[in-house]
Amino acid sequence: MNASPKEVMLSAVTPSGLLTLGNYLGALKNWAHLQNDYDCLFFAVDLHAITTKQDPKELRDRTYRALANYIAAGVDPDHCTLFIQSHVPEHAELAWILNCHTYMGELSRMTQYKDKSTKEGQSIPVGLFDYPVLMASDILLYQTNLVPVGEDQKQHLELTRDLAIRMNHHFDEDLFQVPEVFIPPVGARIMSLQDPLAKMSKSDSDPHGSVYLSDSDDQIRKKIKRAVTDSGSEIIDDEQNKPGVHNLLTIQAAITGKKISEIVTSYAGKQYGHLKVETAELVVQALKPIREKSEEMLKDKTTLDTLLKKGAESASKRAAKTLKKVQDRMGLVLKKS
Ligand code: AQP
Repeated sequence: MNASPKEVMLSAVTPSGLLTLGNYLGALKNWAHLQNDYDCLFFAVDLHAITTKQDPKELRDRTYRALANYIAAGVDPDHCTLFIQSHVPEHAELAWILNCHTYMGELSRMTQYKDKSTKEGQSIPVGLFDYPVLMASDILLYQTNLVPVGEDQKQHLELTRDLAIRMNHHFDEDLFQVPEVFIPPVGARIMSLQDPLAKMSKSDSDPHGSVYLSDSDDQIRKKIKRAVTDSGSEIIDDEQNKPGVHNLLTIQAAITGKKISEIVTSYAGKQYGHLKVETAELVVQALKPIREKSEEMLKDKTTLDTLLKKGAESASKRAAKTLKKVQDRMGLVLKKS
């Protein structure tokens, strides 16, 4: 029997760059716990990645690498549905249907589109404009209850909810589950090491701002050593006036599970240098096993391919059920099997 009493939770990373410490502490680390309590679908959204220019070889490598990172970080393919978005064609199919019910004005208001499109000059890809509709499709296909989203994706989830409510109203009240934002019990927003007011990001043009999950121990140490700190020398938690120090404290808290106040107390009388060295060591110890296990898995893509095939088949079965229901309620003639 397929029906699960657990609530459906869905989350993904865009393989638009190498995964960062931010992706690990803000997403992957939580996923490893959430898979025990929820019916989780975790995937790599390669169709979202191509809304901006990608080098084909790098995209393929990064997609495999992202999946290897998930597993190395504790995501267990036997306890969740793990797949690549483009392996489940229903995502693009439902997105087309949702496009026919989304208004230009709604998409024009999306702040992420406004930000990203300014970088594209005159030739803005339609896919970039349409990105939130594909995200709505990702979510609605699986009758998802809960979606853990960062601040910058909240507007997209709001659109997903509006679309679900609109289509339920037009066609059938039980067409789509209306998803809710999920705030994980432990969350961390990790900022750039070079600009602690900006989020640590995969596609940051300054590689020193982000720690990548593939970085060597030495690269991690060097990056954290040259992290921008703040004026003064006292280690206190003051996000507004000492964002660089706050970021290092946040990283330590997210890795160790300790409270920031507890960490601050342990640094009484110490200098920024101590904080940097110890943060670097904690990050090295946290990422080393993930890097090593990922590299090991990437040597044997056949095993990874087998896992991904199984995940895609299971996802596709669920997605097809929703897609058929939508097509039927809309008056499309269903293909007889
Ligand atoms: N710095 C971060 N701190 C905490 N959580 C983060 N996440 C990303 N960066 C941080 C979380 O990772 C998940 C996947 O995010 P994503 O890759 O789909 O997109 P993003 O949030 O837009 O990440 P980037 O790195 O900033 O992407 P690019 O550079 O391609 O635009 C989400 O759960 C996100 O919250």
